[in-house]
Amino acid sequence: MLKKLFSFFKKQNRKQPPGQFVTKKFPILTFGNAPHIELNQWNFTISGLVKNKIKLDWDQFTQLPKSQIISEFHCVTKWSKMKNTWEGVKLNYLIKIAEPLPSANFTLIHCYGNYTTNLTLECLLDDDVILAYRHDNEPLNEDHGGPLRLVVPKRYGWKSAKWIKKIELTNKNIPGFWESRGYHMEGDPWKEQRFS
Ligand SMILES: Nc1nc2c(c(=O)[nH]1)N[C@H]1C(S)=C(S)[C@@H](COP(=O)(O)O)O[C@H]1N2
Ligand SMILES: [Mo]
Repeated sequence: MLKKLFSFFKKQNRKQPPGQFVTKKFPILTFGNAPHIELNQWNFTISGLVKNKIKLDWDQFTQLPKSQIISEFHCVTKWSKMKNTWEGVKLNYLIKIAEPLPSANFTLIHCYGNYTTNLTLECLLDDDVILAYRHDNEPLNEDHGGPLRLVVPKRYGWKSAKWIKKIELTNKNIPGFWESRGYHMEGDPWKEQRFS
């Protein structure tokens, strides 16, 4: 009886979204080859429908105020990795400096290696969205998106763009790489928005 009650509560407290299982490993999921970017060739841009375009090199980026976020990571292929410590720069800090124009409701994320993904601007302004260069107290491994990746905990993993290069603010919802191949435009794991 007590055992049953205990397992009931455990189920209620479960943090993973429907249809996901927890993995201890951190699998690597990349379409094609991981690009290699020399830090002195690296830059990051916020452009499109903004008042102030932002372009930063690696030195400038690493001087921005640092934040730490602990979050879960849910891949659409059904694995979830719990409790990741991400360190980097909160994206809403940079977007505020860029000053989005009123018509900027959507974003298209561009990566080194040409991967893209789309997110609403509202979703990116969430306080748990981070541009991460460290994971679990180590520099972010190249296979996991180093030198810099986006982390959007409230969306499936394919929206957490590795090797991020540019965020383009737009007035149209333009599908990214997977979204134009049948993946969901929103990709909320709690609503199981896997495919459209
Ligand atoms: N640039 C780029 N970012 C990407 C991908 C990719 O293929 N290219 N794969 C996505 C997918 S499907 C997932 S689940 C996560 C996986 O991140 P990981 O390889 O660090 O586990 O990265 C996402 N970001
Ligand atoms: Mo994924």
